[in-house]
Amino acid sequence: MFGEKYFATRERLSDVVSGILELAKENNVDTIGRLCRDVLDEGLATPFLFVVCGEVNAGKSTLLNALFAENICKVNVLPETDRVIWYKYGEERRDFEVTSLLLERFTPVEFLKDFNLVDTPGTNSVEKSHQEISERFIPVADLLLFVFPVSNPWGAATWDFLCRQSNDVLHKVVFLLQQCDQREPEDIPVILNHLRDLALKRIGMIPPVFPVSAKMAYEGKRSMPFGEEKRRKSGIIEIEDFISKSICESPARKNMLQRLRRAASGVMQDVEEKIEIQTRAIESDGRLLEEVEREIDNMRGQMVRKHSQSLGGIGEVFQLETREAAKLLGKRLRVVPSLKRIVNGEDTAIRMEGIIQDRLQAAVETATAHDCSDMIRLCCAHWETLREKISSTMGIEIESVEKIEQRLSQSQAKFVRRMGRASSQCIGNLRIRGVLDLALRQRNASLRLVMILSLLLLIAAGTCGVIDIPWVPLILLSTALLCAGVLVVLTVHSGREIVHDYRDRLFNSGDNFASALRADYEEGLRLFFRDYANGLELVRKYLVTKKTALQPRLQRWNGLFLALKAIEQEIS
Ligand SMILES: Nc1nc2c(ncn2[C@@H]2O[C@H](COP(=O)(O)OP(=O)(O)OP(=O)(O)O)[C@@H](O)[C@H]2O)c(=O)[nH]1
Ligand SMILES: [Mg+2]
Repeated sequence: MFGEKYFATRERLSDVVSGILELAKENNVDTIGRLCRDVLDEGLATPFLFVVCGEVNAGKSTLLNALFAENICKVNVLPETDRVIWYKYGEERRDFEVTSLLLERFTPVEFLKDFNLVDTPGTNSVEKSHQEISERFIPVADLLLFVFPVSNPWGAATWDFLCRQSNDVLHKVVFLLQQCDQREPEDIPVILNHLRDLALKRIGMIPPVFPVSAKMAYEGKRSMPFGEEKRRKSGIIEIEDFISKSICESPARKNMLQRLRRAASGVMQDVEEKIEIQTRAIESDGRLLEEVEREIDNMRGQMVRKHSQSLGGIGEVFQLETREAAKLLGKRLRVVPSLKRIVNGEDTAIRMEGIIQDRLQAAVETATAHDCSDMIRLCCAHWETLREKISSTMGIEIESVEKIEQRLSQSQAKFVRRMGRASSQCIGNLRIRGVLDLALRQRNASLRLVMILSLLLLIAAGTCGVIDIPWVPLILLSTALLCAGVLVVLTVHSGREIVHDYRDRLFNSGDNFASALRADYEEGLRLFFRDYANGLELVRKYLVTKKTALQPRLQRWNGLFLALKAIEQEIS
């Protein structure tokens, strides 16, 4: 078919413009006034209009059939075409009588989508129909094919008709010397020269002139590939090349493609601006999110500095609990309980560890809960302002303050449990129980010895008294009492010493205890603020969604931009 290059460009432009329109719609770019579907369809899909004129039986209808290798127009030895017939594409074959001189004929032949044909009666037949052609078709036709029969190319009616045309119209005219197979080949150049001379004389210019045998061309085309020789001989190839060239170089069509391309370029710029605005918005939202994350991190840092120095007052709590524990130990190491345990067994060290563990765990948990309550208040106030900021800049509603409070209360519970566990473990790691246990064992061993000695002396005094040995029982009793006195003094003294030692050791372990807890405390704070920052998950998701939605659009924009650039080079 003719003008393949033009149609390929047109199709590419149509695809690109469709893509641009789609992209514009997705980006809420208003294309009305610049480029819309109707303009696109009207502009690109307007078929080329070929009008064929000439005298009766010149071979006009045969020429159209030959050009498109389709039996579209009726051919007859007798005058056949008695009115203007406008061939158009239609899903079904039907005729529509526009006027008594003009018939629209819809035919389901593919090429009619791109080419509309106007077959006319002979210029020497119905005078009125020429007026119809002149007024309606000639001004808008892309090509005017004037057919002259080789037997008589001088027919006055056609030349008179030509003479009435304006210069603009004459530039669209092509002369076809038809039925050339009816003359000897050597006559043709002579007739062509006559035709050119006549054209110069009558219309002041020489249009392109082609000799052709449409009948031969039609037969050749219909019996391809064997008809190639006939087709070549018929002269139709030169006409086809000429038509292709005039389609591809048609200033009107080029202009239309240019206009469309420029309009599409304009829309592309608008889309680019919109994408740019969206990209900037995403970037600024991203910066806001980073800022907020930094803020939260700073809050965490402040909390670490503020609380981990004193560990929420755990140092003082430890000192207090040490004093209390020392008092308790003092009570347990008094004379009577101490002597009872010498007999019943010693469990002070393990009990003291249990007591101090329980008390410190409770104290650490209370202190941590107190710190967390402070942090929850701080975070809730921060979230309140954050919510407003995010709502006004990004237009999204993040979790309510109540929800955040709930989330942080759960984190608080985890933090408190973690610190409680850590404090128990720390006490175990201080190894105070072992030292106390050893001291108590040693003490109990000495006390037991003195206790046994006192008892033995008492028994000996009793025995001597029974067998009535003078003075000896008295001496032994006094010694036993002395031993008992020593036992009491020893119990009191060693008890005080152990309590003193125990207290000192605990006091000295305070720093170790606090520093052992510090790592856990800092980790707990980190998790607490991580839970707080998790409230921003919606914002992160929102930004990711926006970014992932924009990315393919940007890629599509780039693709369309390059395609449009390539088309621009093709049609410039
Ligand atoms: N030998 C020969 N005969 C042709 C050629 N072209 C057309 N004819 C014959 O000329 C006669 C008229 O052909 P048409 O194509 O109907 O001519 P037309 O100009 O459309 O005629 P109207 O519609 O009546 O004005 C027919 O018998 C065709 O077979 C040709 O190239 N060579
Ligand atoms: Mg005809």
